[in-house]
Amino acid sequence: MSTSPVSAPASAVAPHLEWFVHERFGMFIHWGLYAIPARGEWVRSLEKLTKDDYQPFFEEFNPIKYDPRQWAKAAKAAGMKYAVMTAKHHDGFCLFDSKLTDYKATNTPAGRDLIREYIDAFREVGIRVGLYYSIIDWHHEHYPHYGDKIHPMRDNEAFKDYTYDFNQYLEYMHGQVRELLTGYGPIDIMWFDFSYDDMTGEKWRATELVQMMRSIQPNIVIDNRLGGDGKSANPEIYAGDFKSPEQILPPEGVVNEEGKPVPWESCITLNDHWGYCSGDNNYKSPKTVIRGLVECVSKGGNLLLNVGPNALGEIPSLSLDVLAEVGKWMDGNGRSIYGCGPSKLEKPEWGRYTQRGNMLYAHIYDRGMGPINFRGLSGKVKRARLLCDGTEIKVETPWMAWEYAEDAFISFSSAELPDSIDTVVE
Ligand code: FHN
Repeated sequence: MSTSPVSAPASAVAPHLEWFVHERFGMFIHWGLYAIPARGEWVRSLEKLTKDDYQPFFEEFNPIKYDPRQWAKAAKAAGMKYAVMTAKHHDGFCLFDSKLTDYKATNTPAGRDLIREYIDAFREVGIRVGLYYSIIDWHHEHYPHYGDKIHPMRDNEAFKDYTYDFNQYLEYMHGQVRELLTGYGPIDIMWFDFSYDDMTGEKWRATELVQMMRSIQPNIVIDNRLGGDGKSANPEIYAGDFKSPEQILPPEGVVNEEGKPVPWESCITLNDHWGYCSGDNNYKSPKTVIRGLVECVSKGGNLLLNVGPNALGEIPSLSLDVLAEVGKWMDGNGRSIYGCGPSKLEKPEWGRYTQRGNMLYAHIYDRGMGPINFRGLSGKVKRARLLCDGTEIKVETPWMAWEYAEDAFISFSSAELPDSIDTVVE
């Protein structure tokens, strides 16, 4: 076990990823026609709704309370530094004013480009903007019978029955990605979703797609869900800039095939659904969210926390309540998150470490019965402060023991730090 707080492993990432691995905490937004049935974003598939069954939602969609400035304000107050919003989910409905389809928000009673308003509002408060784009599309004509009795769940199954030339769909898909990258200013993240079975990599013409994207916005960050086996042509192109574990906190940090740590982001719902579900009040507590964020950072990853706005365009109040509490913690302790990563110190039994350079942060979860001891830090810690209010923590070595507040988050200045240690007072 390491005997001293050493600087966290230098996470050498490509320059265009430096902001991503620094900011650590983002808002995921799943919103669209499915907010009207309010049974989650897979409602059309799970309930085998035909195009005609689903059409009334298109004809009535009118989010009269949509004010993305309020969404941006909530994200900022929660300490979120970037956001990713659905431009098109699997149902094929476009929240942006695409010239390639009539199936878009500007043709509904909403009559608005919802993505443009989202981008403007979040950028205005300094939050980076990402777009989620579904590469599967249940509405597009290559799926003429989606939802019918035959109900082909997968593109390849569908094509057994039809003569449709899938490249026509790919031209549509690539064309929409081009629209999003040329019509809305700098986009920080393109979040594709999802590849499966043999519908992956070059089946989406992924190399061509990513090369097109990079020719338009060279610094855009791209997730790993265009797929590809990593062994075929140009794996570095569409293997993605970051891995995207979903609804889990990986047991360890995430590494590539060579065992090298890679950027990653866990995407997790606040309740149990991505899209709005009126009956789902099973929300995670602020403490669960904070500990999840700390755990991601302690393993070198990010947390993308999801909200599912309702059909009127409001983020549910239960979501806002959790975000507000998380924001209070981030106000006092965000320095133990932003720009931080794993420590080389072994995970302590009472909680987790995050580290930035030679500033070590001890996140104490489990008071347990006995005193805390910080094995491996003896003689190395120059000062310790309670991060949320700057309280001095008396440091005895080698066995440091004292009472501390529940959930104390303590910053240590290790020996190599300059004399001054900044404390954060709530
Ligand atoms: O099918 C989607 C799902 O609706 C949601 O968008 C999640 C979020 O990452 N991705 C897919 C399931 O893995």
